[in-house]
Amino acid sequence: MATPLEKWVEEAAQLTTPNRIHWCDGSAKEREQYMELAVREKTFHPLNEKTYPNCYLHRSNPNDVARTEHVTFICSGKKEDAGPTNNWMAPKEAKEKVSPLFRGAMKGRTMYVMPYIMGPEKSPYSKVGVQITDSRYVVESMRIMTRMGKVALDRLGSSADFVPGLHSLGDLNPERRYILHFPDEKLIWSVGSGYGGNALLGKKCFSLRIASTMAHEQGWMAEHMLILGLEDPSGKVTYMAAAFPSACGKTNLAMMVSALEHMGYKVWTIGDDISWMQIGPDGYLHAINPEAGCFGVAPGTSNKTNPNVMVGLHRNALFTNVGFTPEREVWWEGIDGEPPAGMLDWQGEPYDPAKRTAAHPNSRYTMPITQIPCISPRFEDPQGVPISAFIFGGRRARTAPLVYEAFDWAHGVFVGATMGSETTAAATGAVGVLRRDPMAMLPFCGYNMADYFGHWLAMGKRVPHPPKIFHVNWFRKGPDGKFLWPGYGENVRVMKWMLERIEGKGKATETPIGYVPTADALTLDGLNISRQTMEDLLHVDPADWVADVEDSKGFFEKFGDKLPAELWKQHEQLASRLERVAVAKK
Ligand code: OXD
Ligand code: MN
Repeated sequence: MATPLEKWVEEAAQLTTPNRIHWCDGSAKEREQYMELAVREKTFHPLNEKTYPNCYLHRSNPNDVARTEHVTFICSGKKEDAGPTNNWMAPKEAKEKVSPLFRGAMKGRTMYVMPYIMGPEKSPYSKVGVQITDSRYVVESMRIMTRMGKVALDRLGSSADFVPGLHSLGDLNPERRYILHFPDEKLIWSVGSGYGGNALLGKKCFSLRIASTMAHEQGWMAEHMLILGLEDPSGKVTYMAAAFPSACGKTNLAMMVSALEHMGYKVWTIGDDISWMQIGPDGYLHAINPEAGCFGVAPGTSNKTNPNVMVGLHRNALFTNVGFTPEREVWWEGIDGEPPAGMLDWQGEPYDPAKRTAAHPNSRYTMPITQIPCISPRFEDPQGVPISAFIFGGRRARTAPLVYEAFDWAHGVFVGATMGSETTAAATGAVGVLRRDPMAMLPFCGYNMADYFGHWLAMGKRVPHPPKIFHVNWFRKGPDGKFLWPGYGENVRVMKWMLERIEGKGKATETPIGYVPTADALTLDGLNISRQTMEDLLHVDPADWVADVEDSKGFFEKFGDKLPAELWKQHEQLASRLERVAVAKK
């Protein structure tokens, strides 16, 4: 009798008609063999064996360099279940429309079957997925990003408990590109793109969109959050999870070299992108990182911004769409040093700054996360780590202070639901426009976001020891347009204050938006920052907040009657706290 997995693979083969089917075992020998083929066909270019052993460069089709949200769909039975922030297609219509793009798509090619585990091998919180693909780039990326091969097949056995994901490059035509999620069946279809977020189906598609629907149904949380541990001088480690929209330094924060290491405060990394959390036997939310690798943005990564990742990147890594030097090394804008002479740009042409950047702005590295020096000793812990704080954040030139703490869980959910970030020059469109991105999940929530907010509120009632909720803004600017806070490793000073608040210490003032540290509450030793700058960083301007409350009202209205009443209540309470301050001032 064929297993459910064998049956699904057989069906996929009938649809896509590959020449050959390879079941990936995940071994080193297999990687060597596949890489040899991939180098021969120029999918990968080997880097300098001395300085980047076992590392490769890949250049994608120039039309296929980023996630494509406009062709990403949630195919739930009812449109309402996808909500106002997702594209929706009825499941039947989606299959009818996209099946023809898969039909015969692997003719003359090899179909790879990749069983994989999201999460530590022995964790009860981990889940199995199986991806079918015809892209060798995808196979090698999944080998890094997940626990792939025999280990997953052994865990699955003959069970039907896996998330199937069918992927084909198709003809890479953006007009025929679809990323489909079927939350009722827990199935993923992706065609027409080889880009990470579209094609490595374990990542955004499974671990966020499909997993968020599972978490909603089963009472846990799948979040777009980094996970880190902050060690104090006594050796105790407190774990925190943080959600930021893109371009807010999430990976750098996850791997930060603490500016207070000499005082005994050190940061350990568990994850840089995704967190799955369940209520543990101790009543805390326990988090695992479902991924095994990092798929990070290369430009801007340097010894200054992220020294830990720079160490990790020098072996067993893949690079996509970066510059390539005559020494067979990689280069990107923002890396330490000047552009090397004779470099090829990301399209493989001689680098000419008048023509295009050396690296595409969304060029990436793919690397086993265990290679960073600050990887937590509990990275593989099957029970995950207990989370004591959630941190939300965004890029705000004004309005949001450096840090504040929500009054309680429901207020914290409101803070997460209204969080947003101002667009940067890296994205297309106007600069400085506020985009609301609740919990940084806007493109990744697999169901109606109003129900997602409801799920958050419900979890707060179920978790005996819920994390404290904070909001940070590393990007506040002074009147001269310069950043007020130095950021990077200095951010640990803010996290130390959070630690003190968790422990019932830490000085704070109550403001209409939450608890804000007093100007002397942060440890500023060794940092040349004036009292006035600290006051500017921590200032809560009621007029700015009145405007923000007005703006978030428009955002909430999108969800109609479905928005939980609690969030409207939080909205009104914030408005009236702001009004009271205004009246008191008069
Ligand atoms: C990512 C993203 O690539 O959030 O992680 O877009
Ligand atoms: Mn992400």
